[in-house]
Amino acid sequence: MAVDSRGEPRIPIDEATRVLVVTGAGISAESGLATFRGAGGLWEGHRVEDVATPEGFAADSALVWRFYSARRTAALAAQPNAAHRALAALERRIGDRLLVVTQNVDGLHRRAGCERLIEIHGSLFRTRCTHCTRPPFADEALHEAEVPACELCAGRGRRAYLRPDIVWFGELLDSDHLGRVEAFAEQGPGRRLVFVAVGTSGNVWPVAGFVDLAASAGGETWLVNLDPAGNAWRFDRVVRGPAAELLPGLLGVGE
Ligand code: BV8
Repeated sequence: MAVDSRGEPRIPIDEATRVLVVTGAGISAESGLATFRGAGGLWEGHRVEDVATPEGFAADSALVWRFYSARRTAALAAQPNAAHRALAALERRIGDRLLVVTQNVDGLHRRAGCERLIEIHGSLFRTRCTHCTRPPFADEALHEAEVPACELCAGRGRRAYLRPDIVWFGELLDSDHLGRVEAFAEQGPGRRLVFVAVGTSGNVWPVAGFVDLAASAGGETWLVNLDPAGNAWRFDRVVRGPAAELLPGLLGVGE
C-alpha cells in the first residue's frame, strides 16, 4: 500500500489521475448527523418503509414531512467536517479530474465548497411538486404542521402536494446522473482512475455497484470506512477508521 513520509497510507494521485469518490452517511457522522444503519435499521425512530418510500408518502404525507423537516433542521445545524473539507481541497487541486457522488442529502459537501458534485439521492433542501412539471426549487422551510400544496397547481384549480426532492427506495435515480458517473469512470486507457468510497455500508443500490464499474474500467478501488462494509471484499484497499481523521492524509491535503 502507498504510504507517505510518516508511513501513513496515501492514495496515489498524480497529475494524470482521475478520482471518482462516492460518499455515504458515514462521512457526515462526525458532523453529528445520524447514519442510516447506525440506528439499527430504524431511522430517527421510523421504519424506512414509512418515511423514505413513495408508498409511505402516500400513506402519511404529514409524517414524512415531519421526518424531513427534522432532518432539515439537523442538517442546517451541522457543519461540514474535515472529510468534507478534504474533498473540497482536492477539487481545488485537481479540478475536473475529480467527481464526488454523494448518497447523502444533507448538503454538507456543497457547504464545504465542493462543486464537482452529484447529489445522486437528491437534497433535503429542494422540494418538488408531485404533479406538475415545475422544476425542483430551493426550500429550507419546515413543513411540520401541514403538508405543503403546490401553488401553481392551485392557480389552475388543482390540489397537488409538494414533496422532498429526494430519491426514495423503489424510485429510479436520475439517468443523467448515472450517465455522468459512467462517462467519468470510462474516460479511456492511459488516464489512471482511482475510486474512493467513504463512509458507506455498500447496502444501497445502484450506488453500491459503482465500485465494480470503476474496477471494470481499470480503476484502483479504496474503501475508507469505520466498520467493515458489506461490499468491502470488492475493494483493492480498505482503510478502517473515521473519515474526518483519515481523509486529509489519504488525499494529501492534510489540514
Ligand atoms: C432503484 C434518500 C430501481 C432518502 C436513499 C439491487 C439489489 C438489491 C436491492 C436493490 C437493487 N436495486 C434496487 C434495489 C432496491 C433499493 C436498495 O438498494 N435496497 C437496499 C436497502 C437493499 N434501491 C432503490 O430502491 C434505489 N432505486 O434502484 O430503482 C429499482 C427499484 C426497486 C427494485 C429494483 C430496481 C433507490 C435507492 C435510494 C434510496 N434513498 N436516500 C433519504 O436519505 O432520506 S438511500 C439512504 O441510504 C441514504 O441516502 C443513505 O446514504 C443510504 C444508506 O447508505 P449509507 O450512506 O451507506 O449509510 P449507512 O448508514 O448504511 O452506512 C454508513 C457507513 O458509514 C457504515 O458502514 C459505517 O461503518 C460508516 N461510518 C460511520 N461513521 C463513520 C463511518 N465511516 C467513516 N467515518 C465515520 N466517522
